Amino acid sequence: MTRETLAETLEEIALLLELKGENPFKIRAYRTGAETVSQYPGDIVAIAREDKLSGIKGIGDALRQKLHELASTGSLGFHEKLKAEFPPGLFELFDLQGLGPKKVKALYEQLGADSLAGLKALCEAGEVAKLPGFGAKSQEKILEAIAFREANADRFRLGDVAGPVEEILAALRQHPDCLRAEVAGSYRRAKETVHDVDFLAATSRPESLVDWFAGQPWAARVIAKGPTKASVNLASGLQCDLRAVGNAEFACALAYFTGSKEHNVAMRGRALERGYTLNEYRLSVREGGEATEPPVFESEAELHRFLGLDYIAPELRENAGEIEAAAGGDLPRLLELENLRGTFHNHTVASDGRNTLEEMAEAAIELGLQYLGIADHSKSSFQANGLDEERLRAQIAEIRALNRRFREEGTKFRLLAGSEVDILKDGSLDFDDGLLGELDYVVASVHNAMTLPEAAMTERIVHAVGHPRVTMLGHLTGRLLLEREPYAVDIPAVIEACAESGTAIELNCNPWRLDLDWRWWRHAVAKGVKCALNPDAHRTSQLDYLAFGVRLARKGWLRREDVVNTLDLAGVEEWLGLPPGGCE
Ligand code: DGT
Ligand code: CA
Ligand code: ZN
Repeated sequence: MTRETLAETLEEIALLLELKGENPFKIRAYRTGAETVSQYPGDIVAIAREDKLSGIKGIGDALRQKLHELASTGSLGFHEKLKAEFPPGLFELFDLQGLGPKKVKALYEQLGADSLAGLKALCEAGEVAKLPGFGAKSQEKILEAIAFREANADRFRLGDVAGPVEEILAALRQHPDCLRAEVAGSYRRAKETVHDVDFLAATSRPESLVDWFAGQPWAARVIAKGPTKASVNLASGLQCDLRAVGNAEFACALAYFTGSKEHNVAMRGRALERGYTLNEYRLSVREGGEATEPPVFESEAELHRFLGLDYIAPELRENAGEIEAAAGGDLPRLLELENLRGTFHNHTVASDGRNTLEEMAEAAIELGLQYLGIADHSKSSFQANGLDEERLRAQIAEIRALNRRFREEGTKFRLLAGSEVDILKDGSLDFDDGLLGELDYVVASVHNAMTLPEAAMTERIVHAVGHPRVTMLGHLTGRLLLEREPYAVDIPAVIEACAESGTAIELNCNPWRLDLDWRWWRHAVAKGVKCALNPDAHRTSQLDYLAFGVRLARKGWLRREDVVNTLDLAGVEEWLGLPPGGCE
């Protein structure tokens, strides 16, 4: 049982009650409860299990009992009963881009849409277009969303699997028969989405470990189980495999199952050239060959060294030149989380965030950051409660006052007053130059008119990044992983424009975005563009998204010197041309 499961269950109950047309206050109570559970600073699962929730704001008596039942037994009768009232396929519809509970309710009640396949057939027959409040255009949108969903079926966002995966890994490592364990595969290579998760353990009692793995509560379904391998599905549908090997085989097995397949093929080729064969268990002398017998490798680094290579970090193993670089001593020294000194793009309650300026600042100080950029939405993003000129000026003043307080208290920390300014359809910015000049820095992002033709979209963004007040470009392609395609834009042309104007490009660390994509960063850096790692946090806990950003930055071969927020506070003040302190 995790905090996420508790919160998701409450969320799902709210959805189901909404479908049933229940009292909005009751529905809101579940939503607030879900929010409270995900935000609560203490170990909410343990507190619920021990039935000590009373007095926590946002959790009433009814919710308290339900959370206690869920945390102590692993399921909730009320939730199960509620779910049973609806066809199971209906839940697929909630995941479709652009379909809120109200629309799902209409489709279900008026057309009987109760699964993805059912809804697709109804759209194809033109039934959805006839429904009041829908029309031909939204029918088309739904069909697109279904097609996208189908194309991405069975993939999961890295950020969505990280919690459960790390928990399973920790449990595995605690098992008395486990000598060491790692997660291999695409998860270890920090791919932005993964198909399945490959656990690897060293043990002298493989059967015991495999049995244990398949018998744990997280194994909602056992797909297959043999003496050294088990495959299970988590409740989310995510497939997790455990392979058990002997300790002497662990390093080679880890290298093999980390992949990528293309990297492995190239590594095997390199081994062959040197008279060896490399497989999932070991490196051995090629049949009839005369090479010297290799040692038992304790680690991947030793294997790499034996093959004449510097150690290749897992993130780089895509056969994109990393082996050649490792052979020539040319691998980059990759960015690490500890290198970050601050970050720029974050929201507060002033727009669509959940925490105040002060709470965001405290959380950043807690993480050891020296500065935190606030960039709430601008007025055209009305759906996100964007700030108009007056509210933004008030926020700037509030930030200056807080900075004064930090200085008086002797806290070496500064809030940076910024804005995530909408790039309007014609490439102009949502605020005039006067106001932009009052800000410490500016993030410019596209949030509307995303269906422009590629040339128009490119021109729009190129125009915006050329504005002298724009410090960095936010989420360049607007993609939402597994949910919304990037908009049509000529990425090299935008990179070129940023290089010319000295505008940084954001690597948005939100696991739904991870935008700009890792595949572009080597090109961007070669052009002289700097990267800004931004969590785009809408609540204090989301500052942790920086960790995902760092993994993807490493995957993009980024070094400390390529990332602006590795600068310390004085360095950033200099880069932004700001007087020190930030109180005036
Ligand atoms: P995915 O699709 O997100 O699960 O991606 P991976 O890379 O985790 O792929 P997966 O789970 O099929 O296999 C894990 C690793 O095992 C893979 O990265 C490389 C290795 N591997 C699997 N099948 C083959 C193969 O046929 N040839 C080679 N050379 N390596 C393989
Ligand atoms: Ca995998
Ligand atoms: Zn944004």
